[in-house]
Amino acid sequence: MESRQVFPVPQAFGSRAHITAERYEALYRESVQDPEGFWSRQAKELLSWKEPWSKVLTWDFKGPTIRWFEGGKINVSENCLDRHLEHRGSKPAIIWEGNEPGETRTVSYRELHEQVCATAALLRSLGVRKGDRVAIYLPMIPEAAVAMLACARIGAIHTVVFAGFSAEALRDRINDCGCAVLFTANEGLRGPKAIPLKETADEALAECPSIRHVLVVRRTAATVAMTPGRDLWYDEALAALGGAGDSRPESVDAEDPLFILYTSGSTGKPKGVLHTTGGYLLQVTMTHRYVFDLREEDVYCCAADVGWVTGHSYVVYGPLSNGATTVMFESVPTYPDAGRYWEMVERHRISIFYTAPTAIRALAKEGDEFVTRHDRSSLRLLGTVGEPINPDAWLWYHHVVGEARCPIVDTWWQTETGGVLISPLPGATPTKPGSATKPLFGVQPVLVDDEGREISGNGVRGRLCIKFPWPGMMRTVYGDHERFRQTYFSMYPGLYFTGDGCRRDEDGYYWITGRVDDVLNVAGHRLGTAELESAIVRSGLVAEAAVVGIPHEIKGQGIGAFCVLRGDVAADASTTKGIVQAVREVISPIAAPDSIWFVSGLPKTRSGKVMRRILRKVGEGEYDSVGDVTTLADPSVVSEIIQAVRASRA
Ligand code: 7RM
Repeated sequence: MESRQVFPVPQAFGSRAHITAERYEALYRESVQDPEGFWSRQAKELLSWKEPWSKVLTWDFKGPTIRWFEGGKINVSENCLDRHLEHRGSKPAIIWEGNEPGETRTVSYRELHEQVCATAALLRSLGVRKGDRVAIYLPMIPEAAVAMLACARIGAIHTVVFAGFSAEALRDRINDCGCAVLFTANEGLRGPKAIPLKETADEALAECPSIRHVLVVRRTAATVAMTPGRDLWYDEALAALGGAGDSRPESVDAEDPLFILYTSGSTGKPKGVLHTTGGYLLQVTMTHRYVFDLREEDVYCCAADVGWVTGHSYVVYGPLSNGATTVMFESVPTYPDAGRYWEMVERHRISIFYTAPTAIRALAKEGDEFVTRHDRSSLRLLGTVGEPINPDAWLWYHHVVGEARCPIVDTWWQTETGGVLISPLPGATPTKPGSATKPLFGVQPVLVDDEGREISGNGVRGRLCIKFPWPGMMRTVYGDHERFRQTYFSMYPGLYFTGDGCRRDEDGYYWITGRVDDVLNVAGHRLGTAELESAIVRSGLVAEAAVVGIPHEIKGQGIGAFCVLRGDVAADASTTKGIVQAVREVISPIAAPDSIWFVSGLPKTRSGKVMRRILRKVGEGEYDSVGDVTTLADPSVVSEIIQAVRASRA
């Protein structure tokens, strides 16, 4: 039904766009028939290299080994800054919109270059060298981008940790990759709340032996404890250096690491997704230019946080590599009210706006008036990312926000893919609400059935895999190449497995249906059930827990937790509170369960495996269709579980 509603390419896009429908077809064909030719041309056109590569691509999905542009030398910070100085020196690189409406700062390409150079020199003066790891635990302020680019300039590998993560989460990430330096701020601001970042960092650092220095950005007037010899105020350290020091861009190989970003999987602790330099930069530069049909005069805003991959690729690296003006938003969409995005669009004359379906749903619920009271005539293109968008939310975004003028690009991709892989191109692809539409250049998606057989033709569904490498794909799990192989390449030999379910409709359009593994997507945040369960058990109140995704109107998926309490623990409200508190502390407030049910046992097979299928059904309210329970060790737990959930929703 939904797939019948088609929105044609608006005239204004069809004629002026970088990529028209005919060009898409021709370029896509070329990119699949001659990937090396296609990508080397793009690499020469879109990036500036210090030395050419000797080999475009080396790959096998068994090892797995993936190398792009081997032997090529390229520096990301030069591509994002130096090469724009001549023609775009005074153009705004970053427009920062602070927590309070109207609290803004504009940083030109020249100024950003200066700050990055100074920070690169500072890092070198602290002994940071090529290949060293640097953690970044900062709010959405220009210094976050500066820190990332300064690392890139000297060839250090950054790992950004979302400022909403707990001390434990920060500690584990720093220790997993052995960071030498940490960037943080005295405080962060998020809507009405101050976030004690330095305090949280100190708690983490009590158990991080690799950290030699902490650079503290002064975001607010708050005073914080400083550990002598270890901690430095960022502004004072820069002033002390007085512009001296070595800020020359390091010569970096295309396959040298650029960053590590931790993301949740279906098992164990979060894994360090490692991206390298040349291929990643090419992927984000190309996709940012074509997916958003970028023009020189655009004011582009991606509302994501730099703590997520979307912030890396589409707040910082893609836009800056293209010489665009990128708006960096520190606050939340509902502060001070649900009109914040559109008030900001009006004030900065934003032309391209990119956000997550969860934000769109939350705002749609507040009514159109918050949107329509602001002038949105500057907008020409809208985007979404992070989870499937339900057609209702899509239509609201299109009609109310975009005044039915602006195409919507629903961009499918992952931390692992580096950049967008499936998305409409606004001048080429008619859209359908809820569909990410067609693969971008060089992307070869396949659907497979449960046995791993490729499902060909249209009007089919299966699991989404990719059968050929693309330049921006992750290269390994930091420190654990076997986990990389196991997670993505072992399920369907010869293919990269995304973890997503997917439908391909009659027109060959892709519809992502959500994760088919034990990963939840809560308000666009990826969380592993195993990680959540271990945090719940860490409360000390619970003997055993099983977490499932439950339908949630705004978040898309909520977190439902079935808990078997320890013998002496009471099944009451204070226990619920204790469990929620534990999860907030071990992971983050974004991981707090929405529903907690106390049960006397989990549905397990005789071999002891929890049958999540049953819990998922019950969590979804499908009490009468839990399926076959005869293989359970004790089928009687099922009725108890149903009762617990029913009672909580009565
Ligand atoms: C960019 C990002 C990745 C997972 C992915 C999907 C889901 C992302 C879409 C989407 C449907 C989309 N990275 N996902 N984009 N599902 N339509 N346009 O979100 O690593 O944090 O998450 O997000 O399940 O596998 S991520």
